Amino acid sequence: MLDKINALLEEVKAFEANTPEEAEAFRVKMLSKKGEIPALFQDFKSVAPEDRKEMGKKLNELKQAATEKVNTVKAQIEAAEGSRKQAEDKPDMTMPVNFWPIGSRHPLSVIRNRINNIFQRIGFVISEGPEIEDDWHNFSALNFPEEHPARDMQDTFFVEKNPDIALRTHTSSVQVRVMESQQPPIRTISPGRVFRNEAISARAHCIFHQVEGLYIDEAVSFADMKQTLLYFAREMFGEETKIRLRPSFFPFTEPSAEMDVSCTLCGGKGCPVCKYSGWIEIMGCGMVDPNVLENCNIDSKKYTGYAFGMGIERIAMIIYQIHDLRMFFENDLRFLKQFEAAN
Ligand code: 2U9
Repeated sequence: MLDKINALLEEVKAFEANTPEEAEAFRVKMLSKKGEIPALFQDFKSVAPEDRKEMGKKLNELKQAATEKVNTVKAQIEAAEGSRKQAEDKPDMTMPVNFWPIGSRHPLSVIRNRINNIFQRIGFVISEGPEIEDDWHNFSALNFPEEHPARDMQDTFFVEKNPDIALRTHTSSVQVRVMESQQPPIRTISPGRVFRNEAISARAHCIFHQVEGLYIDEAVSFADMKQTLLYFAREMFGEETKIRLRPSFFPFTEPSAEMDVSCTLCGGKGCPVCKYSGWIEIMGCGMVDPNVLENCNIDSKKYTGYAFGMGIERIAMIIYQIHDLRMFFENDLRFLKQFEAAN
């Protein structure tokens, strides 16, 4: 029996545990009713009276050692667990900050900013003006004849049935205001929202966005315009881009032209995007009609100028290969999220 007590004492001394389960299993093995130590107390009953004193002492020592060991091991495990939990609750100072998803710019804003930047780099300044305009700034000063179809209710949104007040149909009206308020040299671009009374479809909308440009100084020529627009086309669509001008007509420019760029997808070879022509139309342009200069108190004998205008939606559709104009106005996050990288 003494050997058994000594062996168990050794086992108690050597015992270590990492989990509460291990410590509990040890307690059950040693101290529970059916455990090793209570069994020894049963055996103690049959110990010879002369050995009882020493054996009893040893047995009590074993019971006490086992009880203490179980208690300390359990306490140690609990303490370790506690400090681990505390560490978990503390903020992790090594975590990267600011991981909230930030929004992304609307594709029209991305393209408008790019267009603005391209012209700002060569000295154009941005001018802005009202979205509700009078007839003079939107039509008359720009040489629209009295009977021009654009002045019709069918094409223009008039405000409160007043034939003199309408939502601007182009941002040229802003540039009329610039010319009225300052003398050349004038180098300005006017980005902004415009309104036309059109049925909404994949290709037309009653609201869209434009950038119009105006350059007025002494001896400004058609060649100056061509070179500026070639620079723009290369910056916007890539340095290999070619341009071509086709004759056109606008009330406010003479001569007038429509500008095409070589197809951004096939480079001019012909593909479905350019309808196998190799060219894509991107803007209108021309020399400012002398009547427009005179209407704005600029001496048309001394000064000449060029002007151009483009739809931002159209440029964005070409660059991002978007086939339906309505996408820009629906604010569907599945569409907008595709431009997160474009900022
Ligand atoms: C002033 C005088 C003339 C601006 C110009 C165009 C040609 C043109 C359209 C392109 C597609 C508008 O968005 S669109 O529908 N614009 O074709 N715009 S020249 O001419 C001006 C501007 C200001 C004082």
